[in-house]
Amino acid sequence: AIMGRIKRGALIVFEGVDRSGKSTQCKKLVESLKKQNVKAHFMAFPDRTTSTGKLIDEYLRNKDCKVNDHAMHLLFSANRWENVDKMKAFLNDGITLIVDRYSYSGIAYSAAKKNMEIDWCKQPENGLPKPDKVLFLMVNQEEIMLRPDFGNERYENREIQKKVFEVYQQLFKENDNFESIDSARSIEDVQVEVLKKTLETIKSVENLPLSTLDF
Ligand code: Z5A
Ligand code: MG
Repeated sequence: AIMGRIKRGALIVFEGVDRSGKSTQCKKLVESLKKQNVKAHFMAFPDRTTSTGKLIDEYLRNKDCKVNDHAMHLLFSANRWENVDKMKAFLNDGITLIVDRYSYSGIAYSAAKKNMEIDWCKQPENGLPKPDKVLFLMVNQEEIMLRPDFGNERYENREIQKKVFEVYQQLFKENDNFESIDSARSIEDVQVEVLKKTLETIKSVENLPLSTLDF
């Protein structure tokens, strides 16, 4: 008999504004999947451990650090490109990747800045592995205000967050892999839906080739 080839893992990305619960849901999801014997691995962008990641970390934490906005955008993108071989290796080994922020964060936070063109922002993302599903966590402003306060990083203020949300909405309309999740519910209720969508996605793409981003 011919050996069945390994079914690939799914590339699942979480997006959403600050405090929408991405990190919370990602970590729970990896645990939920492992309990069901589904191979899964957690990744987050920016990946602050690499050489570009250290520059990004400095930029985010130190608001006095001035870097050209275009250069910074390319650095966030390079931080994803640095991880492409690793990501493909996981997926080809049948391991599902649960990713906390990705190219859509890159586009949304950069295009929210003055003098940054959204079309320009999309270009360096082209060719990266395309997520099989983007779970877009939605919470209204009133609900968000009840969650623990903003931290002290560069983008953590209301005006920027509002612009970021507008770009996200545009990306939502333009991309067929987005799915909106109502995140104004208990962590457990959101997790039930997130797990269901993830298992459906894993099943539906396991025999399909991985695509690449093409904005
Ligand atoms: N950035 C960029 O500019 N370009 C790029 O290419 C990329 C990123 C990839 C750092 O990201 C910054 O980098 C980010 C975008 C920019 N700037 N901002 N803003 P980050 O991912 O490191 O950001 P973060 O510090 O982890 O925060 P976050 O991701 O915005 O939060 P979150 O992960 O969505 O939420 P959380 O940590 O899971 O939850 C927040 C709090 O709410 C926490 O106390 C939870 O216990 C609570 N929570 C969570 N869920 C619930 C529910 N359902 N009910 C009640 N309370 C809840
Ligand atoms: Mg987070």
